[in-house]
Amino acid sequence: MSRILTVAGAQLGPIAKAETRAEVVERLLVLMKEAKRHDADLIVYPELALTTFFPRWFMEDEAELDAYYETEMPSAETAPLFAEAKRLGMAFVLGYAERDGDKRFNTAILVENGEIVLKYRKVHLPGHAEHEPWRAFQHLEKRYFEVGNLGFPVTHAVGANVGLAICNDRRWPETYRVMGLQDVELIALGYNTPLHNPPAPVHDALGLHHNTLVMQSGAYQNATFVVGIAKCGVEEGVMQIGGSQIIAPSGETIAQATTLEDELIVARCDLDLCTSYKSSVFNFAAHRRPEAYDLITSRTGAIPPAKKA
Ligand code: CDT
Repeated sequence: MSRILTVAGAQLGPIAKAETRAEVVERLLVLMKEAKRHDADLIVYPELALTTFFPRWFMEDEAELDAYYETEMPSAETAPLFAEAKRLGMAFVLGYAERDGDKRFNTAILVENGEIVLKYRKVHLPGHAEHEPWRAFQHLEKRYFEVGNLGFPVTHAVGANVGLAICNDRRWPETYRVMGLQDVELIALGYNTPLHNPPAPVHDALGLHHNTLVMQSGAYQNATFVVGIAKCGVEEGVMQIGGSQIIAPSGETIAQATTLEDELIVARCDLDLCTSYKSSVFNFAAHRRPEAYDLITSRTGAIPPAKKA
Protein backbone atom coordinates (compact mmCIF):
# COMPACT_ATOMS: atom_id res chain seq x y z
CA MET A 1 0.00 0.00 0.00
CA SER A 2 1.41 3.38 -0.94
CA ARG A 3 1.69 6.28 1.49
CA ILE A 4 0.23 9.31 -0.28
CA LEU A 5 0.71 12.78 1.19
CA THR A 6 -0.97 15.54 -0.79
CA VAL A 7 1.31 18.55 -0.59
CA ALA A 8 0.46 22.11 -1.62
CA GLY A 9 3.04 24.83 -2.18
CA ALA A 10 1.76 28.35 -1.65
CA GLN A 11 3.95 30.58 -3.76
CA LEU A 12 3.51 34.25 -2.87
CA GLY A 13 3.79 37.25 -5.12
CA PRO A 14 5.34 40.40 -3.70
CA ILE A 15 4.48 41.67 -0.21
CA ALA A 16 4.64 45.46 -0.10
CA LYS A 17 6.33 47.22 2.82
CA ALA A 18 3.01 48.86 3.71
CA GLU A 19 1.06 45.60 3.76
CA THR A 20 -0.15 44.65 7.24
CA ARG A 21 0.20 41.22 8.88
CA ALA A 22 -3.60 40.88 8.75
CA GLU A 23 -3.62 41.52 4.99
CA VAL A 24 -0.86 38.96 4.42
CA VAL A 25 -2.54 36.36 6.62
CA GLU A 26 -5.70 36.86 4.57
CA ARG A 27 -3.70 35.99 1.42
CA LEU A 28 -2.28 32.91 3.15
CA LEU A 29 -5.78 31.82 4.16
CA VAL A 30 -7.07 32.13 0.57
CA LEU A 31 -4.32 29.76 -0.54
CA MET A 32 -5.00 27.40 2.37
CA LYS A 33 -8.68 27.14 1.44
CA GLU A 34 -7.71 26.49 -2.18
CA ALA A 35 -5.32 23.77 -0.97
CA LYS A 36 -8.21 22.17 0.90
CA ARG A 37 -10.19 21.96 -2.35
CA HIS A 38 -7.29 19.85 -3.64
CA ASP A 39 -7.42 17.67 -0.50
CA ALA A 40 -3.99 18.86 0.65
CA ASP A 41 -2.61 17.41 3.88
CA LEU A 42 0.18 20.00 4.07
CA ILE A 43 0.68 23.52 2.73
CA VAL A 44 4.13 25.13 2.53
CA TYR A 45 4.55 28.91 2.61
CA PRO A 46 7.78 30.79 1.75
CA GLU A 47 10.60 32.23 3.86
CA LEU A 48 9.67 35.38 5.83
CA ALA A 49 6.12 34.95 4.60
CA LEU A 50 4.49 37.56 6.84
CA THR A 51 6.31 40.70 5.66
CA THR A 52 8.27 42.18 2.81
CA PHE A 53 11.86 40.89 2.53
CA PHE A 54 13.23 43.55 4.90
CA PRO A 55 16.97 42.62 4.77
CA ARG A 56 17.08 44.60 1.53
CA TRP A 57 17.19 47.80 3.60
CA PHE A 58 19.83 49.11 6.00
CA MET A 59 18.05 50.13 9.21
CA GLU A 60 19.70 51.74 12.21
CA ASP A 61 16.49 52.34 14.12
CA GLU A 62 15.96 49.22 16.29
CA ALA A 63 12.25 49.92 16.64
CA GLU A 64 11.85 50.06 12.86
CA LEU A 65 13.69 46.73 12.59
CA ASP A 66 11.79 45.08 15.45
CA ALA A 67 8.50 45.69 13.70
CA TYR A 68 9.37 42.88 11.25
CA TYR A 69 9.83 40.20 13.95
CA GLU A 70 7.31 37.96 15.71
CA THR A 71 7.75 37.76 19.48
CA GLU A 72 5.05 35.11 19.84
CA MET A 73 3.74 32.40 17.56
CA PRO A 74 0.85 32.31 17.17
CA SER A 75 0.13 35.98 17.81
CA ALA A 76 -3.25 37.66 17.57
CA GLU A 77 -2.49 38.32 13.88
CA THR A 78 -1.29 34.80 13.00
CA ALA A 79 -3.79 32.88 15.17
CA PRO A 80 -6.38 32.70 12.33
CA LEU A 81 -3.88 30.66 10.31
CA PHE A 82 -3.51 28.13 13.12
CA ALA A 83 -7.25 27.99 13.72
CA GLU A 84 -8.17 27.54 10.06
CA ALA A 85 -5.51 24.89 9.50
CA LYS A 86 -6.80 22.95 12.49
CA ARG A 87 -10.39 23.27 11.28
CA LEU A 88 -9.40 22.04 7.82
CA GLY A 89 -7.21 19.24 9.19
CA MET A 90 -4.20 20.62 7.33
CA ALA A 91 -0.61 20.98 8.46
CA PHE A 92 1.44 23.99 7.36
CA VAL A 93 5.01 25.24 7.13
CA LEU A 94 5.50 28.96 7.70
CA GLY A 95 8.63 31.10 7.51
CA TYR A 96 8.90 34.24 9.65
CA ALA A 97 11.35 36.50 11.46
CA GLU A 98 11.55 35.41 15.10
CA ARG A 99 12.62 37.52 18.07
CA ASP A 100 13.49 35.37 21.09
CA GLY A 101 14.60 37.65 23.93
CA ASP A 102 17.49 39.66 22.49
CA LYS A 103 18.15 37.11 19.72
CA ARG A 104 16.77 37.31 16.20
CA PHE A 105 16.39 34.33 13.87
CA ASN A 106 15.12 33.58 10.38
CA THR A 107 12.75 30.77 11.35
CA ALA A 108 10.39 28.17 9.89
CA ILE A 109 7.86 26.04 11.74
CA LEU A 110 5.79 22.99 10.95
CA VAL A 111 2.32 23.15 12.49
CA GLU A 112 0.14 20.05 12.80
CA ASN A 113 -3.26 19.92 14.56
CA GLY A 114 -2.76 23.59 15.37
CA GLU A 115 0.46 22.88 17.35
CA ILE A 116 4.07 23.68 16.45
CA VAL A 117 5.70 20.26 16.03
CA LEU A 118 9.00 21.36 14.47
CA LYS A 119 11.04 24.56 14.52
CA TYR A 120 14.08 25.35 12.40
CA ARG A 121 16.30 28.45 12.50
CA LYS A 122 18.22 29.28 9.32
CA VAL A 123 21.84 28.15 9.45
CA HIS A 124 23.28 29.52 6.18
CA LEU A 125 22.77 33.28 6.33
CA PRO A 126 23.78 34.89 3.04
CA GLY A 127 24.70 38.48 2.30
CA HIS A 128 26.60 40.88 4.54
CA ALA A 129 26.55 42.51 7.98
CA GLU A 130 27.51 46.10 7.17
CA HIS A 131 25.84 48.72 4.99
CA GLU A 132 27.19 48.41 1.43
CA PRO A 133 25.75 51.42 -0.41
CA TRP A 134 27.33 50.39 -3.75
CA ARG A 135 24.73 47.63 -4.04
CA ALA A 136 21.46 48.29 -5.87
CA PHE A 137 19.83 46.89 -2.71
CA GLN A 138 21.11 45.38 0.51
CA HIS A 139 21.08 41.75 1.66
CA LEU A 140 21.63 42.19 5.40
CA GLU A 141 20.74 38.75 6.73
CA LYS A 142 24.12 38.53 8.46
CA ARG A 143 23.22 41.73 10.35
CA TYR A 144 19.62 41.03 11.20
CA PHE A 145 19.76 37.33 12.15
CA GLU A 146 21.89 35.05 14.31
CA VAL A 147 23.02 31.72 12.89
CA GLY A 148 20.38 29.13 13.70
CA ASN A 149 21.07 27.11 16.85
CA LEU A 150 18.79 24.12 16.34
CA GLY A 151 20.74 22.17 13.71
CA PHE A 152 18.65 20.50 11.00
CA PRO A 153 16.08 18.51 13.00
CA VAL A 154 13.79 15.95 11.39
CA THR A 155 10.55 14.88 13.03
CA HIS A 156 7.84 12.37 12.27
CA ALA A 157 4.71 14.35 11.43
CA VAL A 158 1.99 14.24 8.77
CA GLY A 159 2.84 10.56 8.32
CA ALA A 160 6.37 11.28 7.09
CA ASN A 161 9.87 12.10 8.30
CA VAL A 162 9.89 15.86 7.73
CA GLY A 163 12.71 18.40 7.81
CA LEU A 164 12.86 22.14 7.15
CA ALA A 165 15.36 24.44 5.50
CA ILE A 166 15.32 28.08 4.44
CA CYS A 167 16.38 29.64 1.15
CA ASN A 168 20.20 29.81 0.99
CA ASP A 169 20.35 26.46 2.85
CA ARG A 170 19.13 24.81 -0.35
CA ARG A 171 22.42 25.58 -2.09
CA TRP A 172 24.47 23.57 0.44
CA PRO A 173 24.63 19.75 0.16
CA GLU A 174 25.28 19.50 3.90
CA THR A 175 21.74 20.75 4.56
CA TYR A 176 20.16 17.81 2.79
CA ARG A 177 22.69 15.22 3.95
CA VAL A 178 22.28 16.02 7.66
CA MET A 179 18.57 15.47 7.20
CA GLY A 180 19.16 12.48 4.92
CA LEU A 181 21.04 10.87 7.79
CA GLN A 182 17.81 11.20 9.81
CA ASP A 183 15.92 9.31 7.10
CA VAL A 184 14.10 12.41 5.92
CA GLU A 185 11.32 11.83 3.40
CA LEU A 186 10.15 15.40 2.82
CA ILE A 187 12.10 18.65 3.11
CA ALA A 188 10.03 21.84 3.01
CA LEU A 189 11.83 25.08 2.28
CA GLY A 190 10.82 28.61 1.41
CA TYR A 191 12.92 31.21 -0.35
CA ASN A 192 13.32 34.87 -1.33
CA THR A 193 15.91 35.01 -4.09
CA PRO A 194 16.60 38.30 -5.85
CA LEU A 195 17.21 37.80 -9.56
CA HIS A 196 20.18 40.18 -9.35
CA ASN A 197 23.12 39.19 -7.16
CA PRO A 198 25.21 42.38 -6.80
CA PRO A 199 28.56 40.65 -6.03
CA ALA A 200 28.20 38.27 -9.01
CA PRO A 201 25.86 39.72 -11.67
CA VAL A 202 27.18 37.15 -14.15
CA HIS A 203 25.02 34.60 -12.27
CA ASP A 204 21.80 36.55 -12.77
CA ALA A 205 20.75 34.77 -15.97
CA LEU A 206 21.19 31.41 -14.23
CA GLY A 207 19.03 32.05 -11.15
CA LEU A 208 16.22 29.65 -12.05
CA HIS A 209 18.65 27.02 -13.31
CA HIS A 210 20.60 27.07 -10.04
CA ASN A 211 17.37 26.97 -8.05
CA THR A 212 16.19 23.80 -9.76
CA LEU A 213 19.67 22.27 -9.92
CA VAL A 214 20.31 22.37 -6.17
CA MET A 215 16.86 21.21 -5.10
CA GLN A 216 16.70 18.35 -7.60
CA SER A 217 20.20 17.22 -6.59
CA GLY A 218 19.34 17.39 -2.89
CA ALA A 219 16.18 15.37 -3.44
CA TYR A 220 17.83 12.63 -5.51
CA GLN A 221 21.04 12.31 -3.47
CA ASN A 222 19.07 11.97 -0.25
CA ALA A 223 16.07 10.02 -1.53
CA THR A 224 13.56 12.61 -0.36
CA PHE A 225 10.81 14.87 -1.63
CA VAL A 226 11.78 18.55 -1.68
CA VAL A 227 9.14 21.27 -1.62
CA GLY A 228 10.72 24.61 -2.55
CA ILE A 229 8.41 27.61 -2.42
CA ALA A 230 9.20 31.20 -3.44
CA LYS A 231 8.14 34.68 -2.58
CA CYS A 232 8.61 36.25 -5.98
CA GLY A 233 7.91 39.01 -8.47
CA VAL A 234 8.86 42.66 -8.16
CA GLU A 235 8.81 43.43 -4.45
CA GLU A 236 9.60 47.04 -3.54
CA GLY A 237 11.47 47.44 -6.83
CA VAL A 238 13.50 44.21 -6.54
CA MET A 239 12.75 41.27 -8.85
CA GLN A 240 12.73 37.92 -7.04
CA ILE A 241 12.68 34.60 -8.87
CA GLY A 242 9.71 32.23 -8.78
CA GLY A 243 10.19 28.64 -9.89
CA SER A 244 8.42 27.10 -6.88
CA GLN A 245 8.37 23.35 -7.29
CA ILE A 246 7.78 19.97 -5.72
CA ILE A 247 10.48 17.42 -6.49
CA ALA A 248 10.31 13.64 -6.14
CA PRO A 249 13.16 11.44 -4.81
CA SER A 250 13.94 10.61 -8.44
CA GLY A 251 15.05 14.24 -8.79
CA GLU A 252 12.12 14.94 -11.11
CA THR A 253 9.99 18.04 -10.64
CA ILE A 254 6.39 16.87 -10.33
CA ALA A 255 4.66 20.26 -9.87
CA GLN A 256 5.88 23.73 -10.76
CA ALA A 257 4.58 27.29 -10.57
CA THR A 258 4.28 29.24 -13.80
CA THR A 259 3.58 32.77 -12.51
CA LEU A 260 5.28 35.33 -10.28
CA GLU A 261 2.14 35.78 -8.18
CA ASP A 262 0.22 34.05 -5.40
CA GLU A 263 -0.12 30.58 -6.91
CA LEU A 264 -0.86 27.17 -5.48
CA ILE A 265 0.93 24.09 -6.75
CA VAL A 266 -0.13 20.62 -5.66
CA ALA A 267 1.38 17.15 -5.87
CA ARG A 268 0.32 13.77 -4.57
CA CYS A 269 3.57 12.60 -3.00
CA ASP A 270 3.91 8.84 -2.64
CA LEU A 271 6.37 8.65 0.24
CA ASP A 272 7.17 5.06 -0.66
CA LEU A 273 8.94 6.41 -3.76
CA CYS A 274 11.82 7.16 -1.37
CA THR A 275 12.35 3.47 -0.67
CA SER A 276 14.04 2.23 -3.85
CA TYR A 277 16.62 5.03 -3.58
CA LYS A 278 17.16 4.64 0.18
CA SER A 279 17.66 0.89 -0.25
CA SER A 280 19.90 0.86 -3.32
CA VAL A 281 22.19 3.58 -4.69
CA PHE A 282 21.70 5.79 -1.58
CA ASN A 283 21.68 3.06 1.04
CA PHE A 284 23.82 5.17 3.36
CA ALA A 285 24.58 2.36 5.83
CA ALA A 286 25.96 0.19 3.03
CA HIS A 287 27.86 2.73 0.95
CA ARG A 288 28.85 5.89 2.84
CA ARG A 289 32.49 6.28 3.95
CA PRO A 290 32.48 8.87 6.75
CA GLU A 291 36.12 8.07 7.58
CA ALA A 292 36.99 9.80 4.30
CA TYR A 293 34.80 12.86 4.96
CA ASP A 294 36.45 14.43 8.03
CA LEU A 295 37.21 17.70 6.20
CA ILE A 296 33.48 18.30 5.86
CA THR A 297 33.19 19.09 9.57
CA SER A 298 36.77 20.05 10.46
CA ARG A 299 37.40 22.65 7.74
CA THR A 300 35.23 25.62 6.76
CA GLY A 301 36.98 27.40 3.87
CA ALA A 302 38.87 25.74 1.04
CA ILE A 303 42.65 25.46 1.41
CA PRO A 304 44.47 24.56 -1.82
CA PRO A 305 47.15 21.86 -1.83
CA ALA A 306 50.74 23.02 -1.29
CA LYS A 307 52.48 23.88 -4.55
CA LYS A 308 55.22 21.46 -5.50
CA ALA A 309 58.66 23.09 -5.56
N1 CDT B 1 16.98 34.65 1.28
C1 CDT B 1 18.12 34.11 0.79
O1 CDT B 1 18.79 33.32 1.46
N2 CDT B 1 18.47 34.50 -0.44
C2 CDT B 1 19.71 34.12 -1.06
C3 CDT B 1 20.12 35.21 -1.98
C4 CDT B 1 21.41 35.02 -2.63
S1 CDT B 1 22.80 35.56 -1.80
C5 CDT B 1 22.68 37.18 -1.45
C6 CDT B 1 19.62 32.79 -1.80
O2 CDT B 1 20.50 31.97 -1.64
O3 CDT B 1 18.70 32.60 -2.61
